[in-house]
Amino acid sequence: MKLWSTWKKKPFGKRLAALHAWNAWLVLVLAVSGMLLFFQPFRELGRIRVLTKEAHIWLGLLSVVVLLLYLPSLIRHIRQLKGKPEQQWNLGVVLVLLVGWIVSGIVLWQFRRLPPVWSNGALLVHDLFTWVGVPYAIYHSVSRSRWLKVKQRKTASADGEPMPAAPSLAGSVRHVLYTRRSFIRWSVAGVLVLLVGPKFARWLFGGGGAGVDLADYIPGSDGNHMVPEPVPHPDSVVPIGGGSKGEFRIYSVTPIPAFSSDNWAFTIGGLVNHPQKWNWKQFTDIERKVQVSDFHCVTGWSVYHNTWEGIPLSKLLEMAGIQPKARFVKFYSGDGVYTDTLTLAQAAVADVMVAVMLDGKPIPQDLGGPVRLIVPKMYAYKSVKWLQGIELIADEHIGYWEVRGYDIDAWVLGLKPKQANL
Ligand SMILES: Nc1nc2c(c(=O)[nH]1)N[C@H]1C(S)=C(S)[C@@H](COP(=O)(O)O)O[C@H]1N2
Ligand SMILES: [Mo]
Repeated sequence: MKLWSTWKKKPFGKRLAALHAWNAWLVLVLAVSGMLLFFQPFRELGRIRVLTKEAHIWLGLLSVVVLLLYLPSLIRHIRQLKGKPEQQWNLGVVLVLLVGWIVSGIVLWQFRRLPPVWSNGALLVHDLFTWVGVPYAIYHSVSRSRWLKVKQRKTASADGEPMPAAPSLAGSVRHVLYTRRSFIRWSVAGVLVLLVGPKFARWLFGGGGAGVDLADYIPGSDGNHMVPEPVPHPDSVVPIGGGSKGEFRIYSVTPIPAFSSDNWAFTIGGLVNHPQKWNWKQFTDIERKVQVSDFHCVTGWSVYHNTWEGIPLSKLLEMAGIQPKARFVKFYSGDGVYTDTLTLAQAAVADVMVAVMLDGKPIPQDLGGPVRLIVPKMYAYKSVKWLQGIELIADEHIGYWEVRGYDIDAWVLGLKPKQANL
């Protein structure tokens, strides 16, 4: 209360200056933490990444508070900026950016209460605003920095008077080059366009993804060396799903591992009657099925209509023979680090598959090939990449991301089958 009355008593200009400073710091910290979250190698830090995400959310909510404190002053502020079109424009851009970040951020934060399409749209907006907003903020802070203002004043007084308005092209070039402030401004803008432009264009026109476009994938072109190549089922050759829609972002908590058919093996062990060990050739000889399903990541992106070809998990478990004591199925990645678990009932869901092909091609190394798990109705942290081992266990095992804060209940809203024991 006391805080509030001191705040109200502050002169208008001081209040605006304080809000501006708060907002600037928040945008800076949110930009840095947001970029880190976007940066794939940061995943290797596990728990630190989850904490960074939580901090990012809380700071984002704090920026809502700052915006709410500002709103009552909006009309008066706009009036104050009369006759200063550049500053009005800046205010408009900043408000649009903040509102866009906040609204999309809240949707991403509340993803569990919303169907995946909402998160997909929100992630697109959040990313797009970041690609535009961060360069804008850098430009804004450099071109308005106090240092430049001081310099400009000095230049102006040394010349006797400020540079006159430039009438011709040559004149404008001279104007740009000769006033220090605008020269630096244009250089900053130029460098930013050169740095961010190509990536942004790729992001924008490449479907908004940041990963693998399957249409461009040439089998055998990556680090995996698996021979013979599996022969696709007729339903996969021309994918019955019509081809994946969207781009997979490449996620890994380790450097991407590579595999060769010379030493690759797939095992099923633990509480089973017939432990199994297949080499690559034997594994590709197991009968495969084709299914079309969507793929949803908790961070907000989805890939739709994937035509997966592989062995239903229930089929593999049947071959191994589950012992009565077994209650969970544990999955091991060939990266040596990542694991996850399903209950027996979850593992029996029909579309849970040990996949070997995607859209008629071997699964790319980056996307977890040669063999990955897919659990389409759960968030994709359950879909263990580079799957090489399955173990039937009696006591629950907590998976890699679940240990670090992800929900053990990974069902996507609306996709959980209506069945009591799931
Ligand atoms: N071995 C392994 N499997 C993994 C992960 C991982 O980091 N390592 N990330 C999971 C997460 S969070 C997602 S969203 C998907 C991403 O799959 P993709 O990289 O093929 O797009 O893989 C899942 N399986
Ligand atoms: Mo994910």
